[in-house]
Amino acid sequence: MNLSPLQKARYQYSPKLPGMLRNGIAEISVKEGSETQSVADQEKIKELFPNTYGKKEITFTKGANTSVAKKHVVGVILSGGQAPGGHNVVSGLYDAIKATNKENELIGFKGGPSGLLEDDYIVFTDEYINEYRNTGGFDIIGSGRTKLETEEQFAVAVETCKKHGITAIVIIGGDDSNTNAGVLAEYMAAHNTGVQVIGCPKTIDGDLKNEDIEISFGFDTATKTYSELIGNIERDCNSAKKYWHFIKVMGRSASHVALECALETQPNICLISEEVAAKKMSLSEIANYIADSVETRAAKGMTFGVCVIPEGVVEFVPEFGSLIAEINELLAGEKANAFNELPTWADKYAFIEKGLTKEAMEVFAILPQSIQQQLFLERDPHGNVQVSLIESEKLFSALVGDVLKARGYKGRYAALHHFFGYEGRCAFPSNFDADYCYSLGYNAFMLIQYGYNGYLSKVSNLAKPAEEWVAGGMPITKMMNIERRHGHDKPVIKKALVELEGKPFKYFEAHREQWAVETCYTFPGAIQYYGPSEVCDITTRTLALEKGE
Ligand code: FBP
Repeated sequence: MNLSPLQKARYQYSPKLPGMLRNGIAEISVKEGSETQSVADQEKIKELFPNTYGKKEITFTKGANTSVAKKHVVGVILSGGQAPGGHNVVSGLYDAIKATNKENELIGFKGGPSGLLEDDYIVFTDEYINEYRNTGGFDIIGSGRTKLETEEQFAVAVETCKKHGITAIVIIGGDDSNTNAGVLAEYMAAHNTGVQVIGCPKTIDGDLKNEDIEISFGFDTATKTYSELIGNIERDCNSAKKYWHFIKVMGRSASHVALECALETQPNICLISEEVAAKKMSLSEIANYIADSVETRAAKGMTFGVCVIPEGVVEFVPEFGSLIAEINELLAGEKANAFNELPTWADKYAFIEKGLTKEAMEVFAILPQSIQQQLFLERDPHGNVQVSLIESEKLFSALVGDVLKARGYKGRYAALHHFFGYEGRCAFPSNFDADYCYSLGYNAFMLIQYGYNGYLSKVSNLAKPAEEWVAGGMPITKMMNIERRHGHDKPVIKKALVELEGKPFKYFEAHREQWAVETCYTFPGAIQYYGPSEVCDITTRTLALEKGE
């Protein structure tokens, strides 16, 4: 195979484990902490998880390994969107499994949770694993978005486990996948299957985070990748001095990615969806806010700028949310066919005007025509508008143009658009993600070896050097609360949005006025894999600020 020099070098990289896991499997002892409670709705969660609720938090320490020796066959699944470091979770898990007993096996289910249901798998070997060490992507076994949540699916999963003699399953996923891991763990315990279930926290979105999980893996590398690109654009725009760049970054609902990129690159504007919702900002308020920066900078001779936009922002604009709800209603069921049969956009526009309330129509009317049409073209299988596909970077640049025109602005305003998402999800993991992921996988097997079920692999103290990281486990039920989903009360892991009282946002808030009118760009550059630790091993600004570093 023709390998790039970096690929070859990364195969040889030895990920750093937390100090307490470094002396070999025989020297890892366990310390149980206090019993846990779910973050909310304790009685209901306890009732739903009689076998896995209230378990103790776990920390590993250096000391004699007292686990019961037995053969382990472990199944592993990658679930949901790709995130850098997934391969290292698998290789860390594999190494711990094999270091314990050469007879142990690791089975990878292909294509996400559906692989377990369809019994589509591979058995890992040294040769296979070695080709994926410290590389990005999920192509080692693939991933998928099938949800593992019904009793029927669980029964099929049990059959697959029986067939292979599987003693434990590791699910690598985001908040929904780990919620389902918790439900599956309860099922396995309630049915005395003897199969343990362990979760690992993944997602570039950074929204699987709480007092136990300091960061989800992939967030570090993805935000570093986007920040490199944003920094490069800033330098280009400060050189050419002729464009305003509107850059949308991934992150589905939460704005952690946008905020971290802003902290790293100090753009002129960064929208934070959670603030837009809290302040009930309208589209025109947002457009005016950006236009103020454009005008002030132009008055100082700077007819250029950078505006970062979180992927999910439009869903957080209250008036936009109401518009979407009305459009969904307007096209519900058969009504969509009547709409689609109308021959021209003018006919369709008249239909829309008749069907929407005055308030919704006012919002609709100010949208650029391309976005208006997008709202009626892109529907999901349930017939709903796919808000995530709306090109909000184009929407806001157009609205800003309208505002400037209405204000009589005569200066230069030329907008360019970018969307950074897939560019960062499969990058070579940063040293931080390579180390963190390997540790999560290794640690997951320690939880299995000590017989725990329904736990999330937890590695903390992450703002410090890896030597000082703390490895352990937390019952998944501890992170749960009850939320209304599709008309039903469901136990779910609470999704973490950006906290407006949190230190990262506060830091941003304290500096953004200056960034909006001056040119304060910072250039993080490409991820460095080799070199001084203070360049190569540091994690995100978000985590550093949260931990007071
Ligand atoms: P996960 O939550 O599964 O990690 O996925 C996150 C994400 O990358 C979002 O940022 C983005 O909105 C979405 O996946 C895109 O999904 P898809 O890969 O299906 O296009």
